Parts: sequence; C-alpha cells; structure tokens
Amino acid sequence: MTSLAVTHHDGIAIVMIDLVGEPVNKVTAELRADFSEVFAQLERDSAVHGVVLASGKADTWIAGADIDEFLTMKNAEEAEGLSREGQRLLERLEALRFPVVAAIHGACLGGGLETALACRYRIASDHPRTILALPEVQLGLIPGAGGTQRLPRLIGLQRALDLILTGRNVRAKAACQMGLVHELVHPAILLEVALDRARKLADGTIKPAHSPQGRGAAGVLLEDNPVGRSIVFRKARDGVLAKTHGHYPAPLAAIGAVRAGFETGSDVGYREEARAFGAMAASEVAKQLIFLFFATTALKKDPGVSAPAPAPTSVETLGVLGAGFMGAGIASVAVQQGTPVRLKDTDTPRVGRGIAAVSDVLKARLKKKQITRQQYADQLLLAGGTTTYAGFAHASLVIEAVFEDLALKQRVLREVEPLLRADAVYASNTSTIPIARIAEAAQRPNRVLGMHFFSPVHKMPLLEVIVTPATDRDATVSAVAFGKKLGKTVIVVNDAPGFYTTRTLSAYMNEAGRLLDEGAAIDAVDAALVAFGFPVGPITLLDEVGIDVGGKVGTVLFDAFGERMAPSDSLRRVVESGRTGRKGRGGFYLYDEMGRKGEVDSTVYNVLAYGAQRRDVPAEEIRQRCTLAMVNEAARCLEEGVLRTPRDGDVGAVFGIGFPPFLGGPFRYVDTVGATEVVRRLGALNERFPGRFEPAALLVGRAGSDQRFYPASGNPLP
Ligand code: 3H9
Repeated sequence: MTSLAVTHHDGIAIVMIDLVGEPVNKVTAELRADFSEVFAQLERDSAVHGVVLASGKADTWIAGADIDEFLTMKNAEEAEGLSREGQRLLERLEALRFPVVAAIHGACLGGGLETALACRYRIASDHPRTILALPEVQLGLIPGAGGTQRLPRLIGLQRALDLILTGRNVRAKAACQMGLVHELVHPAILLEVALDRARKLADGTIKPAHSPQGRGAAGVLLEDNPVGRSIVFRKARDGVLAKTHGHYPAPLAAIGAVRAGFETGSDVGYREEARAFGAMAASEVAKQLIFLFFATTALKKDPGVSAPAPAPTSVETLGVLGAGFMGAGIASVAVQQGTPVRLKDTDTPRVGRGIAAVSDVLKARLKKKQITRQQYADQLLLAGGTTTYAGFAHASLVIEAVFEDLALKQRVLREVEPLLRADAVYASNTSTIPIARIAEAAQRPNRVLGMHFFSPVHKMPLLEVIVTPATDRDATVSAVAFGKKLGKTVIVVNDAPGFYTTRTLSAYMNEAGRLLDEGAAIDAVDAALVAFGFPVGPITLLDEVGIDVGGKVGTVLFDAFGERMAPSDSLRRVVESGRTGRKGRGGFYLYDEMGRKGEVDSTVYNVLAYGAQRRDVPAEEIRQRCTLAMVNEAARCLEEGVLRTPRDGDVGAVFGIGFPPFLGGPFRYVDTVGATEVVRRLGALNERFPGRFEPAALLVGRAGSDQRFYPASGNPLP
C-alpha cells in the first residue's frame, strides 16, 4: 500500500492520501483498493472512534477520478461498472460505524468532492488554492460516484443543479456559505481542528444538520414539493438547451439522474447515475472534451521550443505601448498576477482611459468577490500610466498594442528599441501583420516576436505566440512563460500572414461573406453556424470585432494568399459604407444606445450587391462551406509548418476562434469525418467554386487510407 498513510491520535485516525510519484491525488484503481482495505481495518479496530481524511499534496485534496483510466474503457458497460464501484465504495465510507471528517485543502474536484460528500463532516482551509467543483460535464461526463444524489440533498436542488450543470469552481468561503462545507479554518490548523471535530462528532457533542440550510423561503417552497421541483427541472433543461443547442448530452443526462433520485428514490437515482455515466463516458463528445483536457494540460508543460529549452526570464516590469482596449486588457491581466505595468500612450486622456479600463476589469472582480478591496487597491497601484517611455528601460518584456498599421508599428518599434535593455523581448500584439515585417524596423530582430491576445483579454483563454526564424529561443520561452503566468493556454506558431487563428478565421468569415454575395440572409448564415456549435455566427462576430478591422485583415490576407482569400464583395461594400459594427452602433445588426444587439438592420441589404430580396440557402450548405473553408486552411497551416502540431491547431481553434469544443478542433473533426470524405466534400465544392476549396495537399495525402492525425483509441497524445 503506497498511497495511504494512517496515524493514530487518541482514538482518531488520520488517513493521509498521497499518491506516490503523481503530481495530484486522483482516484486510481490502486487508490480504490487501498481505501477498501484501510477502512476495513479501521472498522475492525475498536480503538478507533473517528477518522480524518486528509491529503499530503500541497495543492490538491483529490482531483477526481483518474481521467487516464477513462481512456482504457472499452464500452459504456465497463464505465457503468466503474461508476457502480465508486458508488459502493462511498456508500461504505458513509455507513462506517464512526464519523469521517474531510479536511480539505487544495483542489477537491469531481470524484474528490463526491468522496467529501460521503464524509459526515467537511472542513475546508480558507485558502485561494482550495476549490470545490463537480467539473464532470466539462469532460462530457456526469458525476458518477453519487454526486448527483448527495449534492442536492446537502445544498438544495437549485444550487446543486447550478454546480453540476456548469462544473464551476467554488471557493472555500462560498462553499461554506452554501453549506457544501461546515467550517472554514486557516490551513495551518486544518488537521488540528479536524481531529477535534472528529472527536466531538464521535461523542455526540456536535451533530451536523440533515437538511439543506440557507435556501430562503422561495427556495424551500419551490424545492420541497413535486410541482415546484418539476418547474426547477424544466427551467434547468431549457437553460441547458438554450446554451448547448443539443450538442452536449451530459448536462441533460445529469438532470435525468438528479430527477430520478428525487422522483423514484435513491436506489433508482444511483442506478440512473451509473447508467448515464457509462453512456456519457462512451460518447464521442466526452472523447473530444477529454482530448482537450489532455491537450491543454500538455501545453502547460510545453516551453514553446524543442528540448533542451533555455530558462525563461521572469518579467519584473511589463511595458505596454498603446492604452487602448487591447493594451489596457493586457495590463489588467498582468497586474492581477502581481506584475507592475507601464502603460504608455501619446496623450494623457488616452492614458487615463486605459487606466480606467484596467480599473473596470478589477472592479468587476471585486464586485464578484473574486478579490478583496485591499487586493483591488494593490493591483490597481501596479498599473502606472505614462506619455513618455519613462520606466521602459527596466522592462524585460514590452508588448506593443497600437493600431493595426505596419508603418505605425514599425515607427513605434524604432522609437522605443534604443531605450530598452539589450535582452528585452519586444512583442507585437498584432492579429495579422507578419512579425518579420514589423521586425524589419528592429536593430535586434532576434528579440522580436508576436503575442496575439484575444479580446476581451481578461476573458479569452488563448495566447498565440508568433516566432520568426530570427527569434531567439530564450525570447520565445520567456514570452510563453509569461503567457502561462497570466493564466493563458499558449500555442507557439511560426510567422506568416494571419498566423494560424486569424488566417483560419478569415477563410471562414470570407465564405460567410460570399454567401451574402449570393443572396443568403444575414441571420440565416449566423443561425446555421450557431446551430453547428459556434458561440456566435460569423456576421455577428464581424460586428463585434469591427467591420473596419475585418476589412483590414481581409486586405492583408488577400495580398498574401491571392484569390483564395479574396474578401467578399459584401464585406468590401459594407466597409466602404462606413459601418463599423457594434462600436459604431451600426453594422449588419441594429444596436440600441446601450450597445445591445437587436434584429438584422434590413437597410444594410441595400448596400450589398444582391439587394434586399434574399434567397433561401440551405443551412447544411452554409455549414459545410464555412467550416470546410476553415478546416482546409487549418490543414494548410500544418502543411506549411505554421503550426507545430495538430494539437496546437485544435486547441487554438477551440479556445481562440470558437470552433465547437464537442468536435475537438479542426484536426479531430477530420479524423471523425475521415480524410477521404473531407477531401470528397472539398472537391465537390471546388467544382462549384473553382480555386476556393482546392483540398490541402496534407488532406489529399491522407485520403484513401483515412490516415489519422491522432490514434484511433487510447491516449490521444501518447
Ligand atoms: C470524475 O471525477 C468522475 C467521477 O465523478 C466518477 C467516477 C466514477 N486524472 O493541470 P495540471 C494530472 S472526472 C488524471 O498541470 P494544475 C494532469 O494530467 C474527473 N490526471 O496541474 C497533469 O499530468 P502530467 C474530474 C490528472 O496545478 C498533472 O495532474 N476532475 C487529473 O494546473 C498536473 O495537472 C477534473 O476534471 C485527473 N483527475 O491543476 C479535474 N487531474 O503532469 C481535472 C490532474 O502527467 N484536473 N491530472 O501532465 C484539473 O482541473 C487540474 O489538473 C487541477 C490541477 C486543478 C487538479
């Protein structure tokens, strides 16, 4: 037995979980066996009156079931068996003759939280690293070890559904407020207090409540009768369908399991939970979402260059050039990580607006209680504004976020470079302009690279780092490390116009524009792609990013790639008409004075060549043309070496440009549909629209044999 250590303290045993050789505690087959054996021994030992369950890891209590184990599951029945085994183990834990106290410090997730729920008492450390969640739906699964049954009984139906259906993290304080844990203590006294509570539970001095606390009168009224519950379930289902468009079966399956428990009793509830867990574990969606978990985890360890990687330089001060939306956004995430920022723009009002924008992001966090007043004040103090380059001489990283214009970017680089440290990294936050072109203005092009953040910076999870053949390896490693510090998933791509994300997104947007040229309705194009799984349609996206911005990007890519990337006539005309989208309160859609989106602005059709009378284009055609244009361009990026791996292409598309996560990304999509079929579809489209859908050589090479980008089974990233 290697993962559990038992120590005795005057009748109370501490069971310490510490998986040998693993960074986190996870519920492996070995741990399950160890658990069974240890608890059987403790049950037999009449000197034991209580148990404290604790973790020996610094940052995790238990991170859930072992996700690697799911990859070895052959079918739904096997996964159902795993769930039944987990349920039985925790039933035994719950029924032990003595109280078990969970002493929780660090991540308590999935099967970890389900284990805690089966304990009689839960104490959490009041520490930012202590988070509790049932994140199974994010992997396409449902809680499979009793979570769908125990959680609603503990904290109430509505609060439980919120946690189960979103998988969101709950910090220790909020967990205590909602009754998920009984007490909060400082980490230093966690074990001591847990021992005390185990003793008091054993002798009956404390008795935990048996019904959910703090739901309020409305909550009680709604949840404690069948009619009210059926309203709650219906609302939950409607909410899920509105968000997922039916692409994610797990949340609905979770509602089914919770409901079964309420309507037909726990036995049926547990059986339904296990059945649904099995079905979900065997689903295609779970395979794709689990792939994304492994891919993002792998990227956390990827320094961005081949081994041996040089050490990164840590960024003590960050210089940001341009205090606009992107510059301020970058500054706002940097100060949250404790990095002082010098935010420079040409005049004081601009700088003032930039600092105000940083403050707004921090205020929103304060309002959501994600930070304290003191943290808000401390973080805001880290953002300094300037109209000169004062302070830039100390910055080891400077990120330029000025207007998307090559001449301007080169001028700014020329101006600031002589003032910087010789080893400073200079990054441009361009979304399109080749880094090598910007670096033509540099004395030290080897220190220049791209850091393409996505908007809004504080919300979007991806960072695309772009390197040229001249970029020093240590500069790349430092930029990647800083991106990770900001909490971003970082992919490194080689320099080319539009890099990876902008280029593939443009291919997709251009096709949407061409559909408008041919008479498709604006909302029909958007609706077809939202139904496919994109978070918003391409025309809405154009309004969001700015039609003028889209026009500029289109020109750069057209110049670089020729006819294949020719912007649509519709986009060109709308750009010329002066409409800019949401920011100008005028685009393809109508916006009210608060900037809220309304209906399609029918007057925009008068600007488009096809005119106001639109024609019906089948949704399937819209989907195929736009998504295959994107997938084909992604394949070209891999073929040309812009992408290092299909993994980066999939993660970049999902987290950067909204490719549907349940499909795993463009390369996973090709594997699912089959390269032969993708090439056939592209070929058919290319006959209709010569030159636009010429299948990428990389795909053609895989067609026929259906050669895959990833292994067909087992670990997708061996
Ligand atoms: C579940 O519980 C189902 C049950 O309801 C029912 C079952 C019957 N399994 O992310 P990191 C590995 S579903 C396997 O870099 P961090 C990870 O792959 C599960 N491996 O660290 C990496 O490996 P490597 C529900 C796992 O500090 C290493 O640990 N649970 C697992 O940034 C370090 O990870 C989840 O979905 C796991 N469960 O973040 C939680 N967890 O070093 C998933 C971690 O070889 N995990 N690893 O590359 C997380 O969210 C984060 O890993 C965590 C740590 C917050 C824990």
